[in-house]
Amino acid sequence: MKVYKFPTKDTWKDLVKRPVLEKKEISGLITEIFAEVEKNGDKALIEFNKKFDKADTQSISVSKEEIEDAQKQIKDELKEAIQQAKENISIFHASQKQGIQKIETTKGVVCWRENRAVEKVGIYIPGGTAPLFSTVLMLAVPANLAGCKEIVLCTPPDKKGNVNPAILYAAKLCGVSEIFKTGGAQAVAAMTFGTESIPAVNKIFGPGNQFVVAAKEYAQRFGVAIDMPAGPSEVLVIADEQAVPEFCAADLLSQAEHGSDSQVVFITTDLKVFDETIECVEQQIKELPRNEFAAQALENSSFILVNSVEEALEFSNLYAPEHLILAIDDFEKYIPEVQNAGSVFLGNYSCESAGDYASGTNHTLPTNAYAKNYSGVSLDSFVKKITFQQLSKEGLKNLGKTIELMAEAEGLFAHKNAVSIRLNNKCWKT
Ligand code: HSO
Ligand code: ZN
Repeated sequence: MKVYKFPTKDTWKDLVKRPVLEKKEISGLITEIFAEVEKNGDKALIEFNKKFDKADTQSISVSKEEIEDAQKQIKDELKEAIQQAKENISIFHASQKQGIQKIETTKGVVCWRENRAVEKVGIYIPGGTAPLFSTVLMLAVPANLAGCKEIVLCTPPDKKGNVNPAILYAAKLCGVSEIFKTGGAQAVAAMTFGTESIPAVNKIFGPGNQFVVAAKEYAQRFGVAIDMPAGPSEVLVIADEQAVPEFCAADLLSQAEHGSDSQVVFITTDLKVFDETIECVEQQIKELPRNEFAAQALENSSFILVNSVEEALEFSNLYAPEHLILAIDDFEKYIPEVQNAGSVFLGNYSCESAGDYASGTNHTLPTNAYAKNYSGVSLDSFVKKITFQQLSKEGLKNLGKTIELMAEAEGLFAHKNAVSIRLNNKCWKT
């Protein structure tokens, strides 16, 4: 870990940089995979399962029997936990529904917006070292609430050709329409073009490795939308003298264990908390099964001592973390100062894992400083907003002159005429 005591502001721009990931030249491969999937559909996906996941899959569709079987494999206790998480995520996302508000901008001119669900959405759930079934809840719950007609889930099979049962359990619980055994860029290609089994979708959601990220970017060329640019997980903790070093260390490690490319930042105003948190990290990491990932992530991570909470927040806004924890006494006072962050956790008891799993907020959040210009996934991510307007005769009379004048000034006489023809129409005068 990198340790900085009272770094001067001119050094901050280097400190907020994310570790530069070694980018393999993968665009050629992505193009090839997309072309192959477009041409050979399911057959290509079955071949890619063999090649990339070492899995022999006769069919890429997950059968009803496999889904039923998964229900039996999950312990009741875990089922109940998943159900409680789903309940909270549903409550929070349902509260984001907004009624229709009709606004009369000029007398007789009424404008409003109505939501329509994105009809077909695709959810990508990575397999790999930790199959994150919680992401199924974070994406399928709002998709369902928004009214998406088709929710397609793709996830890579294990070497035996099976999908993790918790992913299947969560998918069924949250109303996913169909589940397919395909991963990586080929899964994104399949949801982009459609295959014999997999429907083409309008928008693709979900995290993934750099192949998946690059594939989602490429998919946009074919008219598919994506949730947001994705990057490795990150957390920034701001702590004052009343923070609990054990808690801070646990939060930092909870994010570091995601992967060697995760990044965590600790900023405190207190030297004792600074030293003790570092000690606690060193102690706690020993007990973690994924400590190799966490240790590598920590190599890229910073522990910073600053003069004040104000300074810490200024740094945080420049860094724009995916998750921000304010382990400070009077956090309420500082809420208005939070300018750039994906999701914020307030006080000593609001651990980041709460938002990752079960408090209700979404854990699909902007990383890599995208919190400066993107929001996390919400109900809005699954809808489009269509504007409507209705002008009465009186409304057109009230606004007509303005439109005519502006159209004429732009040299667009057909635009002007669309108003004039109505205003001068005989029916109008009667
Ligand atoms: N913290 C991750 C989400 C997650 N954590 C899923 C545990 N499971 C997003 O940055
Ligand atoms: Zn997490």
